[in-house]
Amino acid sequence: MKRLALMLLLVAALATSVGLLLRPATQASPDVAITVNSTADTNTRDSVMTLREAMLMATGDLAVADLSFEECQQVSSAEWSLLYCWSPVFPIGSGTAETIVFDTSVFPPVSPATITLGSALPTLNTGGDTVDGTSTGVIVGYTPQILSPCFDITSDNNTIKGLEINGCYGGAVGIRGGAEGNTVGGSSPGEGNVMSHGGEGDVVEISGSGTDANVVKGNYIHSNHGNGVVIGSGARDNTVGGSNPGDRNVISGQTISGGGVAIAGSGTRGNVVKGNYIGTDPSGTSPLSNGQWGVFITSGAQDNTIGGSSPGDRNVISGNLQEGVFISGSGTTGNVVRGNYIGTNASGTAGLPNGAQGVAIGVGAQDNTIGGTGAGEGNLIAYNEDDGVWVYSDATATDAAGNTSEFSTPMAVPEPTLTPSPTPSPTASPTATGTPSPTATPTPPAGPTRTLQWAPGWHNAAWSGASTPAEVFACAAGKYAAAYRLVNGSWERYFPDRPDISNMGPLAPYDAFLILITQPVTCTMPVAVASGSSRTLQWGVGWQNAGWSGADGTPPEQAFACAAGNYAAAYRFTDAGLERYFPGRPDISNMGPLNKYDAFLILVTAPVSCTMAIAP
Ligand SMILES: [Ca+2]
Ligand SMILES: [Ca+2]
Repeated sequence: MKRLALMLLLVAALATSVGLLLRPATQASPDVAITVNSTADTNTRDSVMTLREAMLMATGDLAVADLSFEECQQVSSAEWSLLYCWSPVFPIGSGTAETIVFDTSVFPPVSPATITLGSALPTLNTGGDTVDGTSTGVIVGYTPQILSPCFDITSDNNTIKGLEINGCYGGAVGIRGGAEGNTVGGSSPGEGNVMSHGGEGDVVEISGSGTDANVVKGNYIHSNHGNGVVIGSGARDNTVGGSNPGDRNVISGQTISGGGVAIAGSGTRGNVVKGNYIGTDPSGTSPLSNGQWGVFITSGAQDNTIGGSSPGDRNVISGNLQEGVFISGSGTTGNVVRGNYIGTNASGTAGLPNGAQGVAIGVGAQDNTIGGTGAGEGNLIAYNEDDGVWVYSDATATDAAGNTSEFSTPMAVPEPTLTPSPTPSPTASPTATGTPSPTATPTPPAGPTRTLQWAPGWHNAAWSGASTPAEVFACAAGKYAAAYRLVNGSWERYFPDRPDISNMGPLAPYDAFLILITQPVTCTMPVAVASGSSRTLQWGVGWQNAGWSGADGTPPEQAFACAAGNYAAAYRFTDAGLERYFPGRPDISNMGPLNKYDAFLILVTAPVSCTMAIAP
């Protein structure tokens, strides 16, 4: 029977494809396109081609002959012959290059459709394959808590471009196992990926010995909990960005636990980070802070280059909550930081300070070069909150004579010795996905209200009503990208219209929250009638974020009296930056009196039951 079926197939195929077989051999550069026309995440012989199925085909794990009639129609080189799908001229699978594209009627560019993955996509393990969402509206979403990256690459010369990749808990793209020559993004309009709202994993991770010469360009990497791009474990000669404007990655707005670009590990060398905006919005004019450093080179990474001497090589590394560039660790040598703007806007005309030093050379790092004597090699390092360049006592940096760098003045606010080590980062930092769509001005709530003026960027405020996150933040609808709340030491998050990746519960009056505003907004918020004359907060050790409920104009010492002896520091996040209060240290405190609903961060050193007044 098998033989009979095969004979039938061959006869039918010959009968229908003589024309194809007679094509000249010069046509042989196969350009097989597999079109995805479903948002499902299935692998079943039905009427639609899914992304999972297309990737299985590209890697040779799903054969053309197994496809249904309708699935067969989605393979450009294939045709149906009585009983089977076949590709008479071009082979498809592990040895050939396939391009996976998307049907615009299912994935219209103006109204992107989401493929929600139920498990990790098939690993691209045979090389040369492309997933191309350019000119279509494709969102690849992921259910939280799956640890693998959405796209896993272990072979050479694959490309992932033009996609929106959201909510990938284990990262958006992982390149590993000696994979070379892969590209994440692209230089032409629409080829960059937008990768956002991920979980704990690094968004793009390039790792391992032999994982070399990969390129990450043209992407917008924002609002993730992990770091933006990480190159580690011996990966070499990879490039993040490029010298042309289209190559620029914007790597900004990762949350309090995420930095911009990290290069780490012994043997990790020769990598180049250039032409990117790290910590600013895509225009390079406003901060869109990464919660940690902009660029971190550590743990023995050597001979990596940040920037370059031509203007196109310049990174703008500004607006990050911690250091702009942080180089540390024994064996971390030979790295070069050159030609960048660190702490300024993209035109170098105004400050977008990093929250700590512009460049910090930490413990053990030796012989790294900041700037240079040649044309264009100096960095513009200015406006940062702390020193322009800071070198730890046992570290050295080569700051070549003639360096044109400018160093900003240190702010000189020493931390008291009793302050425990975690530094407050009351700023997390997701960004808007694409352009936030303008919405009608929300109707102010009935009854008593209060009005908050918010500029773009992070704000820390306290809620005054009682309701769900969607209701709480309704006054800023369309003008914010994300909100966070610190609960028992971990962050709850809320992304508008993304219940799948939001986990914030209802808010009570005086609950503090962080909100990332994308457009100026006047937020009118209801005020619930005060109930009782006091409330009691149970605080464990560590950072707490709460709202003051007592009278306006209460000095910090009095406001935090309920925790006296059990806290080391308190901060308030204002438009002007962080105000600090250290108990018993008026010389280094600068926090003004608190008003009702002011949010504050407090570093609790022993569990305390804090009873706080409620002003009428
Ligand atoms: Ca199918
Ligand atoms: Ca292939």
